[in-house]
Amino acid sequence: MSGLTRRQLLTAGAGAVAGAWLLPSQALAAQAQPAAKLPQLDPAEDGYELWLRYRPVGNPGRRTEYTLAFTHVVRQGKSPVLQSAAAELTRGLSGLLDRDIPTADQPSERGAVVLGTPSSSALVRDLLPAGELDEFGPEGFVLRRVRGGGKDIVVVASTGDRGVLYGAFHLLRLLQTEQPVERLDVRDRPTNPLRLLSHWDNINDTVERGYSGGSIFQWSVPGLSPLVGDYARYLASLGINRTVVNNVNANPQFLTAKMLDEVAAVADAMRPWGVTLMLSANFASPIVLDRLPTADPLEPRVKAWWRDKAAEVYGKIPDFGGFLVKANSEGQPGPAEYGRTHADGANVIAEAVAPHGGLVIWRAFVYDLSDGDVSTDAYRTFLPLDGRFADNAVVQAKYGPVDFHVREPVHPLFGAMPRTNMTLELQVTQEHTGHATHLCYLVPWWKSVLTFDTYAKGAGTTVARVVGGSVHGGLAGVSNFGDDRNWTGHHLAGANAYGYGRLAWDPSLSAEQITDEWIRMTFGSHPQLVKPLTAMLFGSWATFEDYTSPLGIGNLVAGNGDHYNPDPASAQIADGTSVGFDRTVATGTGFTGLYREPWNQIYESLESVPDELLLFMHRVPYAHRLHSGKTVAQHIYDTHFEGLAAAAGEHRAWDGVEPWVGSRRHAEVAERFVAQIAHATLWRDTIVAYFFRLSRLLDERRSWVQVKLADPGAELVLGGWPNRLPVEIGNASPGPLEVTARVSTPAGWTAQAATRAIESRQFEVVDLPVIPPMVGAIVSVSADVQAGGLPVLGGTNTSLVVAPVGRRCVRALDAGSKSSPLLPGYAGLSPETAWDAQRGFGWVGIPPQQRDRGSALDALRRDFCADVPTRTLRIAVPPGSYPTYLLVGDVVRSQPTIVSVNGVELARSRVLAGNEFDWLTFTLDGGPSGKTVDLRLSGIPGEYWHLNALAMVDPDSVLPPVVVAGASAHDVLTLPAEPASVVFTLQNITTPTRSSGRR
Ligand code: GCW
Repeated sequence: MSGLTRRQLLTAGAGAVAGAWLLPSQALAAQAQPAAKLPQLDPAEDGYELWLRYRPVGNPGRRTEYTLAFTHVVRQGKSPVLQSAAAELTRGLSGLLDRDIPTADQPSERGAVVLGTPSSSALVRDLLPAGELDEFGPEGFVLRRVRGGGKDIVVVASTGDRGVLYGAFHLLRLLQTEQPVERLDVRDRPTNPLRLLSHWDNINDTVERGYSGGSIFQWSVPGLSPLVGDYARYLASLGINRTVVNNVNANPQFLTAKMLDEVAAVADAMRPWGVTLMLSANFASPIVLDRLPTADPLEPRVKAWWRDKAAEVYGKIPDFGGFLVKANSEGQPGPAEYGRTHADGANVIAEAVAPHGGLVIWRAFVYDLSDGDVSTDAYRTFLPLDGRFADNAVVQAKYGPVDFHVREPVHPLFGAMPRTNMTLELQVTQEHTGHATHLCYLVPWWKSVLTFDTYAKGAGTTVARVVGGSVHGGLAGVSNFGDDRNWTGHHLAGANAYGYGRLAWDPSLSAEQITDEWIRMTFGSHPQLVKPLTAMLFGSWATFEDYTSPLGIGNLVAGNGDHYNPDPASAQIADGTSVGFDRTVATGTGFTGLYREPWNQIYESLESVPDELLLFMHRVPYAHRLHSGKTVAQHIYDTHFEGLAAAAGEHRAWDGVEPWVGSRRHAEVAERFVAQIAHATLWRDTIVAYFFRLSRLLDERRSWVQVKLADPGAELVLGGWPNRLPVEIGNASPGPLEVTARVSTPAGWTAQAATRAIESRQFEVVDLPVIPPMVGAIVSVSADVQAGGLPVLGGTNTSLVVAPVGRRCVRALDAGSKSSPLLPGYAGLSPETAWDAQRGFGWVGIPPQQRDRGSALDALRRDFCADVPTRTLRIAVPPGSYPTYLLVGDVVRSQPTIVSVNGVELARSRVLAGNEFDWLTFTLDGGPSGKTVDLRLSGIPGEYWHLNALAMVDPDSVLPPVVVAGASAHDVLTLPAEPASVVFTLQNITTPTRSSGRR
C-alpha cells in the first residue's frame, strides 16, 4: 500500500506530496521541463480513446529522441495477433511523433522497430540470444534496443504472438509516459496466467451493477457490436487475456445454438487481440435447454450433456476458454440441490471442457449456511473440498468474505486451499463504492489486498503469491465497461479499469506507478495536472469510506439492494449503547479463528485489531477508545464531516486542473462531482444523525440540529388536499434551542411554519402543514429549519409522491392485487376487475397479472398490475376533458410503460431504476356527451409494463375551506371537518366531504 494516507496528503498540501508519487526518472523529467505551457487541447475529446490517445509527445527533448529511435515498423510474421501488434505500433508511433510511420518487411534505415517471434522472424533469431525468450514464456516479451546489420534497431519479441502484442503496448506506454529509450532493455512476463475481466451483461443488454450504459456486446441486436473490436484492443493494451461475456447470474439461453453463433462472432473479433472468450453457464442448463429431468452432476446423462455442449461450443469457438459458474448462490441452481458438493459440480463441467483445453472457474461466493454470519460460509463450504477439484477447475473468491464492500478483511480462503487453483475476484464496477458517480480509485485498496500476508506457507505468502502461484490462478475483475461513449461512465473510473489490468499483469507494480501511467496516458504529462490528479485519486477511496462506512462496519445501505443510498437502520448493526459485529472466537461467531497466526490473534483481541476493521470483528460501546485515541462515536462524527470536506476538496482540485484537460471531459467529470457532493452530504447527514439519535452522545467538536422528513417508504401525500408532514427534529447541541421549521416546497404548494423549543439531546416530531397542488407528481422537498444559526443536517431533498386526492377525481384507481390495501379514496383495480359499465372501469379481454411487493411501501406503490403482452383498460369518461395521471414503477428496475388510445401513443415512461416511480400525464376527453376510452397498456418487446395507479382529476372540484388559526409562525392549518376515518403514515386526511364538482 502507499506509504501516505489521505489525511497526510491533505495536511501536507497536495502539490508538495504528490511529487513523491513520481518515479525517479519521471521526477527528473518533470524538473527538466520548461515552464508551464498549456497543451493543445481538443475541447471535444470525449474519452472514447481512454489511455490509448497517442497525442504528440509534449516534451520537445523526448520527441526528438523518439523521432530518431523509431522511424518504421518491421513485422516479421503474419498471424492476426502480430498484425494487430504492428498496426498498433504504426498507429501509436504516428500519433506520438506526429508523422507517418511506414511499415516494411526489412529494416531499411536506422530506427526500425522489429517485431516477431523466433519462429516467425529470422531477424528476431539473429538479434536476440538463442533461448533468452524462452524464459519469459509466450505472453512475456523482450523489448531491446540493439545494433543489427550496422543499424540501430528496437526489437519487440516473444516466443508467442501475444507476448509480441503485449511488448508493443509496453513500448507505446513508455513513450506515452515520456520515458527515456536510450538504453531500452525491458524483459517482462505476466505474473498471473489468468487475467480475466468478467461482464455481468444480460441477454437483453442491461448490465447488472453496470453504471455506464448497456452491454457493449449488444446481445439483443443481431450481428456483431461495433464496440467489440475496440474493446478487445483496450483489454490487450493491459495484457488481459480472457473475458467472460455474460452475467454470472446466467441466462441458459446463452448456450443455445443461435446465441453461440453470436458469441462466436464476438470471439472472432477478440482473437486478433489475444483475448480468449469465456461464458457464464447456468448449472440447470441441461434441464432448461434440453428438458433433462435433473442436473445432478453425477448422473451419466448430465455428464454426457455437458460433454456434448462443450463439443458444440468448441466446434464454433475452437479456442474457447471455458465456463464460469455461480452455483447455489443467490438463487442460482447448483449441485447442492442434488446433495452434491461444489467440487462435484465443477468437475462435471471441467471434465467436459478438458479435452479441448478449457477451464471451469467456480465461484466461492456462497452464503447460505444461515448460522447468522455469512462471512464464514464460503470458508466452511469450500475448505473441506481442497484437493477435490479437477486440475482444470479454478475456485474464484471475492477479495473479502462478505461481498465487495468498501472495507472488509481479506477472505480467509486465500492460502487455505493449497491444492486448489484460485483466482481473486475484484470489483472494478463500483457497486458498493459509489457507482459511476463517486470518485473512488480502488488501486491502493487492491494493492493492500494483494500484499496481505496469509502466512499460508510462512511469512511472505501474500494473496498475490497464492493466486499467482497456482497453475491456473490469477485475477478476475468485474468489468465497469458499458456502451457509454467514454466506456466507464465517469471518466476517472477508467483509472480503475486500467489499474485492474495492470495489477492482473503484475501485482507487484506500485499503485504510484500505475496511477502515474494512467494519468499521463489519459490526460497528459504536465506536472500541474499530474500532481493534483494523483493526490485526488489516491485520497478518494479513504474519502468514500470516511463519509460512508466507518471502521469496517460494512455497508450501511438501503435494503432495496441498489447498494447506493444510506440506510443505516436496515443494517441492524447498532443499538443505543454499542455497535459492531462480534465475530470473535471467544464470544462471537468464530470468524477470527479462520485465520492463521498471527491474524487470528490480532483480529481476536481488542488491543490489536486494526481500527479500520474494528467493527467488522467486534461489538464495542460507543465510548470505546481506538488506537487513534478517539472514541468510536467521535471517530464516526469526525470521519463523516472530514470525508465530505475531502470530497469537496477533490472537486476543487478538479476545477483547478481545468486548463490541462479538454473542456468536454472536464465538464463531464465536474458534473459527476456535483452529484457526488450532494450524495456525500446525504451520507454524512444520515450516518451522523443515525448515530447521534441512537447514542445521544454529543460531538466534542461540533453542534448541529438534525432533521428527518417523513419515513422512507411512506413518502406519499395527497395532491389538492391538506396534509401534515411529520418532521423529526433533534438537538445535537449542549443547550436548549428554539427551532422553527417549514417545508420548503415547489411552486403551487401551500406550507406553514411551526416553532418548538427542544432540549439538548432531545427529539421532537413536528407536523408541518402542506397543501400540494391537485396533481400526480414526484417532487423533491426539503425542510427549511432555523435554529440559532446552527448547521442543519438532513433537511435536504426528500422525494415525495403526490397523488391526487381521490375525493377530487372522477376516477381514482389503485391497481394491484385484490387483497392488498388501497389508498383511501381510491378504488381497487385488480386483474379480477373486469369491465363493468356501472362501475365505469375494468379490463376488457385478457386481464394482466399483478404483483404485491409488500408493506414497506405505501398502498399505491407496493402493488401494481403488469404484463408483457398489451392489455386493455376501459374507462368511462364523462363529458369534458380531464387531466389524467398514471403511476408506474417497481422496487426493481422497470422498463418503459406505453399508454395508447386508438393506436396513438399518449405517454411513455423512461427506464426506471429500482424504487423509482413516475407519473405519466395525459388528457382524457369524453367529448360533449361522455364515452368510454380503451387505454392500451404495453411495454417494449419482451418486457413488462406497469400500472400502479390512475387518477383522472375533476378540474372543477375545489378544496373545501381550510381554517388557519392564529397569525404567527405557530399557526396550524385546521383541516376540513372529517370523521377521523383513515390514518396512514403521513396522516393524510380523507374525508367524505363532497367537492363542488360536476358529480
Ligand atoms: O454483490 C452481489 C451483487 C449481485 C451479484 C453478486 C455476485 C451478479 O449485488 O448483483 O450478482 O454479488 O457477485 O454474484
